Amino acid sequence: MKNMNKRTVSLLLAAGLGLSAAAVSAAPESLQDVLKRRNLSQQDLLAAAKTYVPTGKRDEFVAFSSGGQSGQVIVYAIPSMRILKYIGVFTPEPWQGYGFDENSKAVLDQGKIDGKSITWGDTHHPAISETNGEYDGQFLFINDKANPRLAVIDLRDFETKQIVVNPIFKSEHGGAFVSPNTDYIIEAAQYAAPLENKKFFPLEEFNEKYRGGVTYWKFDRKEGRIVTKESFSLELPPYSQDLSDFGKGPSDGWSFTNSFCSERYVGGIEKGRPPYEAGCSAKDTDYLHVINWKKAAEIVKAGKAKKINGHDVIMMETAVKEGILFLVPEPKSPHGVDVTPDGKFMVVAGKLDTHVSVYSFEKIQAAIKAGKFESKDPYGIPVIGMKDALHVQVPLGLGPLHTQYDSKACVAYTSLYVDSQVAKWNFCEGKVLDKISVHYNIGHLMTMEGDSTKPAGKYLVALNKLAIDRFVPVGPLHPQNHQLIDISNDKMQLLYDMPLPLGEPHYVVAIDAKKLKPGVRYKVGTDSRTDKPHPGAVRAGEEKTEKKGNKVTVWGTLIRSHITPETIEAEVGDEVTIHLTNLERAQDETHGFTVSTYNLHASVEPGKTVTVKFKADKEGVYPYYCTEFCSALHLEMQGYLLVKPKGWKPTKTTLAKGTYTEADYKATVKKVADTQAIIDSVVAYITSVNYKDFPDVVAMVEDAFDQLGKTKGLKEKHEAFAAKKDWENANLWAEQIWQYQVKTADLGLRAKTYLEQNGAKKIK
Ligand code: K7E
Ligand code: CUA
Repeated sequence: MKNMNKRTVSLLLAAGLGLSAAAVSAAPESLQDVLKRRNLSQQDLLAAAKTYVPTGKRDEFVAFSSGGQSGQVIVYAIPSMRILKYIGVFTPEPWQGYGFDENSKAVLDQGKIDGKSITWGDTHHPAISETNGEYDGQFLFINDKANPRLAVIDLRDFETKQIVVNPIFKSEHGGAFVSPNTDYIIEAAQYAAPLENKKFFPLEEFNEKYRGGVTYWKFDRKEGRIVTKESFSLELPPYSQDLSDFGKGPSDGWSFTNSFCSERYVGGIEKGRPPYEAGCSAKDTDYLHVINWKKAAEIVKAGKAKKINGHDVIMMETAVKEGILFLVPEPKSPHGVDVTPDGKFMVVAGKLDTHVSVYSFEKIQAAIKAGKFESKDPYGIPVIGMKDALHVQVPLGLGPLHTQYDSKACVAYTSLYVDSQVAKWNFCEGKVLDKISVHYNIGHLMTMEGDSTKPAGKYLVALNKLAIDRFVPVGPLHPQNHQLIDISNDKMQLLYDMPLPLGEPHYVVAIDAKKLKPGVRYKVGTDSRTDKPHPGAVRAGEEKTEKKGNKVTVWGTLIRSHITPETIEAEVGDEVTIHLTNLERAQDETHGFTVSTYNLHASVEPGKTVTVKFKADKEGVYPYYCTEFCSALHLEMQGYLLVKPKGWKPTKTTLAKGTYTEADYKATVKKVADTQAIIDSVVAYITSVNYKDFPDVVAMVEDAFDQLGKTKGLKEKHEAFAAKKDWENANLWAEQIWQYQVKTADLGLRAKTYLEQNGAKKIK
């Protein structure tokens, strides 16, 4: 301890006085030397220059990737492809305390199905909220295919706020996609099943009793939450509904959902029947579902929906009668349906067809108006002839899946799964413009703001299903490969391979980084999961512990480098609730909190209040501590949970005494004086420049003086103890001054570095 203090002082001194390391001896390498040594081509160098983001600079775009089976969202930056964050969504995420504190557990608990916790998710499609069809950077939504659920993430703090369980599906895939003003979020079923919960029907009754569907979740933009009561679904035939998209511009008010296995084939190889794959791809076409959702919402309001599991469902019969549901044949086993930015066309790509089919919304509407249908499906839904709906079909290659759009009019990019290529093509004229190979077997692809009415172009990311030979091997389970492609020129250029080490990320969306405006701190005492004041919040000086019956409740605080309280006492069997408020205002001053072996953890960012709760069911001594390295005295941010046997009485009432001498006291006093000199020199520097022009620095300086202010009265205190020759108390109170000084100096030096790096100017 004493040694560390000395070391810390000299470190602070070195930093404060600007001492530097010894000069380097060898001559620096030239760019040519490096190219040669690393065996890089001019093309490599160009790619590096296009993706490298120098230290201190920021990326242009922020991508939100599905975390696949991890049930999380991965946030990374483009073009550097640096990972910024994992957001816990359907799965506990320890670092963020997600699922380990009471407030976030409440969010995960919303995702329980039939009373059971589901602690993973098969996330597929993230969607960014839109205003007038453009990304607004306010919310993010993502679906869980395996356990039909949808989550809401607020981009003010990148935290999951809500999970809703689909009331009628047993699986889903066609979500999340948002309407142009994000008043609804779509979620379409995948594998048909009876809509009523916990109802059994044999596979022999598949055609009659099994159903698909599409759910329209109502989103309250002001509250930032889905309103389940105002959400509704459409019953659909037991065709495996798949990806969906909302119309926009001229097609606003309509939505499109495609399907596969409209054969309604049910396998059963065990009973000698041909397998699923054969039966589900027998026909040449499947169906695109065309739905007037605006009118559907009115039909629900008019009370024409049926309640299934307490949820409004428009039955097919009603939908047909009201003229809001139509089918259009689409080539064999299609996957993606992507509405063009102008809202005029829907591009559908069939996995087992070499074409992309461009459907015209205008033509579809004309057929509907004229009542021109080629047939009805077995459920009485009118089918529009393919020729009457098609604008153009373009042969692109093998296994076309998903389509994204460029900032240039009529230009689209489609992934070719079997060919392992991206095709660039013109959907107005129906011609191929360029192709590039990717590595390997691409699923989705994504352009910047590519789902919006105003795609930003510039970059494309290929989400490859196989990584094979791309990275240093890490065992049979390979990382996924997101490949960055430059699309700003006529020819596409492959720039970068990014290994993604978490889940199979099916889809990703990217937004202009400037549109994101996340906060850096909460209003003191906020429950970040509800965005409301936390009832357990306290301010400095209001901390308390209460015991009522077998319930121990702590209202505590965290601030560098101290946890209040320092001890928590309980008896075996007590229920312990600890509310913790982080009193910091400085940016990035997060404290973590855990109690040994009780499986709990909280991440408490500045201003946040978090509750952890547990049953102290085992006698013993359990250290608790801060889990984020928050300051020079982070390790000292500690305390003890004492779980006493029932009815235990103390026999000894004084703590062990230290062996401090006058010399110790004098050394501490000198250390305090030395550190003050550093603080004075840093303060002199900061006040000599225009620091007030830097809001971040102003916050740090404020915080620093806050810390220093806490030393008030302590000098008198240690001197009084010294006069009485109580060297322990004299030394420790002097030491306490130094602790506040260290935090002050730490902040001051951070402010100084910031100012030096951000071009602060001398003031006269
Ligand atoms: Cu993997 Cu959109 Cu779920 Cu296609 S999805 S590849
Ligand atoms: Cu607070 Cu470490």
